[in-house]
Amino acid sequence: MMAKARPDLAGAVISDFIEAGAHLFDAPVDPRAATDLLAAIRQTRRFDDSLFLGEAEFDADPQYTGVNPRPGRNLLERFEERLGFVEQAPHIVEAITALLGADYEILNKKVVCGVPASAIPDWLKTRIHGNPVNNLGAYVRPEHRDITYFYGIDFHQDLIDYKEREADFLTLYVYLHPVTRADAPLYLLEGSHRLGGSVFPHDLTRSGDDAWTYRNDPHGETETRQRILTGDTGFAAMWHACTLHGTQPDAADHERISLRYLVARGKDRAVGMEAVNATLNGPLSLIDTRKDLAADGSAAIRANTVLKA
Ligand SMILES: O=C(O)CCC(=O)C(=O)O
Repeated sequence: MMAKARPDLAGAVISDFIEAGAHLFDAPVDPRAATDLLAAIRQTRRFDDSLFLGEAEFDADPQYTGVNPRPGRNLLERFEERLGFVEQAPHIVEAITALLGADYEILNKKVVCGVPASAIPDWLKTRIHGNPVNNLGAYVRPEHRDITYFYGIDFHQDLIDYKEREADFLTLYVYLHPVTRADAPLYLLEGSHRLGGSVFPHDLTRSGDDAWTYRNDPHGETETRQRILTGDTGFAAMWHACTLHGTQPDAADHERISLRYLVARGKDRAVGMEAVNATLNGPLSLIDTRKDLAADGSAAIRANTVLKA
C-alpha cells in the first residue's frame, strides 16, 4: 500500500470544505506527467487566432449552445491512459474518497484553456467586452470544441450547470504549468459555499483588499475572503459546488491550460459531503441557476464583478 500523503488528510479535507468550501493540496500531482500531457495537448493545435471562426462565418449561423466538449468530442478521450497521474494519485484519491465515498464517479473531465488577449480577434473582443461569462465555445471552430476556452468568467458556482441537482459533487482543478497572477489564475471566495445555491450573477460588494460581502437573499449574507490560486506545475485544488470562483481575462501572452474534473458521489452515502452540506445555510439545489442569458443562449446582461477583484 502506498503511504498517505499527509497524516489525517481526510480530516483536513472535510474541515477545509466546512470552513472554506475548498481544499488546496499541499502536494502537487506528478509535475513531469503534467508537463508531458501539456506538450501532447499543445501538439494538437495552435493556441492563436486560428482557433476562431471569422466574423461573417459566425454571424451566418450563431450557435451559443452545445459548444463545449462532450462524449465523442473531448480531447481527454485521446489521452485517457495518461491521466493516472491525477486520477490514481494517492492523495487525490484519498481526499475525494473522504468527501464522496469510495464509489465516487467522475461526472465530467476536460481541458480548459484561458485564452490570452493576443489570440482573440478584434471583432470578437468588441463583442464579448464586459460579458459575465466569456466561454468562447460559440466562436471557436467546431473541430476545436473538444476543449473549453475562456476569456475570463465572473464569480459563479459550478452548480450553475446543474439545475435541480443537489450539490453533492466537487470540482478538481489541476494546473499543467506554473500559473502566476498574469496567467488567469482561479479566484476563489472562501466560505461563500455557506449560503448554499444562489442564482447567477451574484450579489457581491467589495469590503476590503481581499474581502467581499456576499448576499444570497433571503438566506442572508456572509463575509468572504478572496484567495488567488497561483501555483506550480501539478498544483491541484478542489472546491464545493456552491463555492464562488472566477477568472479574469488572461493577461499573459500565452494560454493557460488546466484540467477540470467534476466528481460526484456514487450510490453510497457520502459521509464527508453530508457533514459539509449539513453546515450550509441555504438551498442545496436550485430550480433555476442563472438569469444572464437570452433564449438563444447569448449574453443578456453585461456586468462582471471579478474584473473588479
Ligand atoms: O479556467 C477558467 O478560466 C475558468 C474555469 C471555471 O471557473 C470553471 O470551469 O468553472
